Amino acid sequence: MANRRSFLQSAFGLGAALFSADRLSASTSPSAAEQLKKSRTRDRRSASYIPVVTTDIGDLPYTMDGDVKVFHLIAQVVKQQIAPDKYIHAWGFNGSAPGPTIQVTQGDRVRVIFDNQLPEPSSIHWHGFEDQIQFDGQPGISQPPVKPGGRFIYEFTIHQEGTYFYHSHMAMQEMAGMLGAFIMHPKEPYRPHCDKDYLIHLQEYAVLPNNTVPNTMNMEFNWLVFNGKAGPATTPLIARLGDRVRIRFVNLGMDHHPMHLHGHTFYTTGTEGGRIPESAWWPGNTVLVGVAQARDVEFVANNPGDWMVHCHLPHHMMNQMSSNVGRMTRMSGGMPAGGDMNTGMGMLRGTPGAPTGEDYGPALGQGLGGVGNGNDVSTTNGPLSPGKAQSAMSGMDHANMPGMQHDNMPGMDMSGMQMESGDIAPNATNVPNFPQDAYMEGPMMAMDKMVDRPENYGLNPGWSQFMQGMMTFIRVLPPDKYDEVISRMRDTNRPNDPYASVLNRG
Ligand SMILES: [Cu+2]
Repeated sequence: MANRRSFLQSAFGLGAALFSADRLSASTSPSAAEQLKKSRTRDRRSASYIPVVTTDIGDLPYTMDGDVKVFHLIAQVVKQQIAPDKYIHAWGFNGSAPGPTIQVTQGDRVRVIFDNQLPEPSSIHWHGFEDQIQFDGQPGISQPPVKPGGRFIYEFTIHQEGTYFYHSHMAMQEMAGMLGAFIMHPKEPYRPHCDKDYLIHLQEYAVLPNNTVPNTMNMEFNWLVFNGKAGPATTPLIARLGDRVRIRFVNLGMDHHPMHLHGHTFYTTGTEGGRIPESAWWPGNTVLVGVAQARDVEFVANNPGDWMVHCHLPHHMMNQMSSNVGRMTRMSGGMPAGGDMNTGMGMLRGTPGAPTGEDYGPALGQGLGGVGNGNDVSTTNGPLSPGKAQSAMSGMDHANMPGMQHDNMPGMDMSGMQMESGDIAPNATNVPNFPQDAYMEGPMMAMDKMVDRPENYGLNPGWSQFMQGMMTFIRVLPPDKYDEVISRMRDTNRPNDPYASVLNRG
């Protein structure tokens, strides 16, 4: 019976695949259907799955103890760069937050030795696992909390397949970064075969100005990250023109994220509960990834270009926002520190009757804007006199520019800071809502060199000015450009390269 059933399933799967290929050829360009057929041809040659690439994170290695795959997972404080010149102290695993991705295959026997190097108790929950209660990781319910310096050993026989997670079952620890992916590859590889398989964790942090520790109580998130990096520090996903690509979005945060892909239509092919039958895949270019959910999407990368992959919530496409600092961004010459409550709130100062006038401003902390900002800044988010607006935007006042902590920040491209003539209309300061974020909230300088890496090779110069928060690219590269980028990635010879499996395959 089992054989007959699996035969019927695969016969049905093949029929459904042919049907959808026909449907595709009728509704989209012929090249899309051709590419899909090509990826199916490769499919038959390929006997097994390809490993998942978790950009900027990588995998947790394992050793074998007889037939058991043994992983060693260490909870610890990690100092992590999330953007150029911006570091946080997160809680993660084995050197990163999120922790490294664990990859196993259906049928594997798996042991995870968990060591707690944090100063408080913890435990690990294995999200979505249909396994024994004593390994579910609920502290005080299914197991004693693992004390500082303590160890707990989890063991599983993997019978599921899909995109699963591990995370601390203590909410604040989870918000501090204690999460990671657990990929269960299917014993029978999915059809059609994918040439690239990527995973992106969606997270948000609230990091108060001049702090390095995420405030896990705060629900106003000002750092929105993919795999622990905010744009432009995110590493792009690389695809060769014609590749079939899977992206697995994982959300273990506080917000939902509508993930949007440019230039292509994808199908949602999996959830946190595993693979969706092909007849139930649905097309789109935006998929809402709710909290504690995974969404696997697949598409044929048949459209060459550097296409954005990003969360479509507008505030999730920005860096270093904070509503409680108000017009700190506006006063030139810096904010006075230590004011009383009224002045601190930006009240009762300046010109009476002109509460949004440029003399008003709060008296706390640091200014906004750009990255690594240590100085108060003279930019504006409200009406200014033409003279002040010009001085704020001209790039002449470098010491007070967003992100300009030092005059000579290594890798900084100063050329991007200069306003080009025609960038600002002569009557701009009389226009309600001017200026918007193109000049005022974002970094005004190109940071291409600060985030230089082989995956960015050949991007449009100055691209980094326009990437913030939950933004990255999928670079769909024609063969010659693809080979060039891959060879540069290989030459870099990075230890524990998240892209190692792609580089080894060629
Ligand atoms: Cu979002």
